[in-house]
Amino acid sequence: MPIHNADIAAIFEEIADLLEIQGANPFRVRAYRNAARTVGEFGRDLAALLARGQALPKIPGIGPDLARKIHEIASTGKSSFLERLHKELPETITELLHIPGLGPKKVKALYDQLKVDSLADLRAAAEAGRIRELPGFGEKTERHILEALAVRTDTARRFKRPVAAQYAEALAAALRAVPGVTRVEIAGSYRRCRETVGDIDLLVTAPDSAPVMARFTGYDEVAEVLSQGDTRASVVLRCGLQVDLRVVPESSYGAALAYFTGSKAHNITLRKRAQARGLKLNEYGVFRGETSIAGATEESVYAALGLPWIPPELREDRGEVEWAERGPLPTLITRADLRGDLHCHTKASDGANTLREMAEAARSRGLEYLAITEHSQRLRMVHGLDSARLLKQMDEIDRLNAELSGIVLFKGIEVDILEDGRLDLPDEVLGRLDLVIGAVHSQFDLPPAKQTARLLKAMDHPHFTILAHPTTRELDKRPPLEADWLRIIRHARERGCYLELDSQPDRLDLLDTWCRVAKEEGVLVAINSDAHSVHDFDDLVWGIGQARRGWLTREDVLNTRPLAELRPMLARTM
Ligand code: DGT
Ligand code: CA
Ligand code: CA
Repeated sequence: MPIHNADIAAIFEEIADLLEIQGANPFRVRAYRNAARTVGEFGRDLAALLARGQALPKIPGIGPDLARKIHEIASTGKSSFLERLHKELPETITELLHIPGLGPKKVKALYDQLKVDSLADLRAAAEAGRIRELPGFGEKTERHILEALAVRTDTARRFKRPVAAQYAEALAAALRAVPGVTRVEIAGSYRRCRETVGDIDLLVTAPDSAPVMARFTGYDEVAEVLSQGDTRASVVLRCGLQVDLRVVPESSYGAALAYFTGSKAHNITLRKRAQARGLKLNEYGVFRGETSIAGATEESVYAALGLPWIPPELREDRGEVEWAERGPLPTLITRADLRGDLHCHTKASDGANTLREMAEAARSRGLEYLAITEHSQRLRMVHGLDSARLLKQMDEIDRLNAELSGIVLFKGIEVDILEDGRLDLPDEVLGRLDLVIGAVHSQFDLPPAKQTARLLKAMDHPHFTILAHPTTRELDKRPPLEADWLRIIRHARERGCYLELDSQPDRLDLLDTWCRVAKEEGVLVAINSDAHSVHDFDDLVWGIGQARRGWLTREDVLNTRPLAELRPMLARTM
């Protein structure tokens, strides 16, 4: 049974969750979280490498102990350490950590005092009013828990796109190898680059569907076959991901691809448009009466409706059809448009690699510049830099810049925005940097007016350049800050600052809809990796997906500018 990097990552994540609930050393917890992230997004399939008898590649942050655990998981699918932890804490308890506001200490208290160890228990305890009685909880927490549980039912069981990618791409490759198969395409929300996907929709063309169906339902990761017909089937993979498959003839490939790419709302708008023109649109083609007039390609389907082809990321019924009818759609940004990256960490704070390693890795990814932006002093947990350490790093960067060719390092900082909007380092130090990115890492639940005032005040700082991961949301973990985002975006324009789109799969923050508002308001977005290791530059593709969903073009993005053009844009004059 193949083990994907995402499976290893999931086990490390769970270990980190359980250790955290047990109150283990925070550095140990962090080591597992970082390992989960690096392994989960590692470019090559580790289990496959090991199965071929190759050595485990050098991965930053993975020492001998974690390497041993990777070997064990890769060969058995399990971790004996995790099993040991499960003897101490029930398996379902980690679900509780995904309720906003429930940190490890609160989860432990709920378990110790109320025997709550699952979401069902949590709901029952909250509904019975038992949670408010625990010390440190109160009525407000209880209400927040019930609200969070109500929201959670719709978003639960969605997979992050980069995780789904590992399972879906492997399955697609297996189907491509079936004799007679001409095309395999992953459609649905995956193709639209949504940050999470509910299930995978696979579309295959082949003259004979039988061998495809046999390979699909017999795939070794299939845990359950939900339904099976001649040309369609649905299965659930071992990891819990559902996959729907359709096999279609070449002549209706384009129509089927358009239909199963969706979104549903986009499809409905297209179908109404077809009806208004006396046509019929379905997954087999576009028909006038009984005659098919289009269907083999997506372009032909859109053309039959009087439209240019619309990129999948725009198909959310957010005005794309009207826009396409009136004039050209935006030429969406691609990864190749990025000239640099303005947010990363090194060993000096919580990164895994040295300055030089990060610089060389960025250069090897085709980037011309890279900003080094460590955390600031308030974040002790991650060795945030104080003035003295930052000044020392600035000297190191000068030395490295003098020596390196093909890449320029910018001196920056990811400075904490304090509760009152002040920045966590003195002005005279911030003023010596090439750029200052500011970020919220605390006080996530201020009342909206206060939160807004905090961010506006931070931007008023004369050296403030970019607001990092603006809403601070983390998928499945933390909701976006409550604040007046339109006002913040307009303030950024007035102050000449920029907003970041952080490409980490958990963040993808700025969100797509706000990217579009930023564009309309004339505020440039910086698509950054927030890299904590040399591998994380690969995350930029996820940020690009989100940016495309936000209608961004090369012109709308700050770090598509060549070096000479960018430099003066970073300097604040106001
Ligand atoms: P997901 O899986 O929840 O992340 O989102 P999708 O968009 O992949 O949705 P899914 O898997 O239920 O269906 C795939 C596509 O099939 C969807 O985007 C549009 C199309 N589709 C599904 N149901 C309907 C429907 O009732 N009407 C129309 N017009 N299209 C549908
Ligand atoms: Ca889907
Ligand atoms: Ca589906």
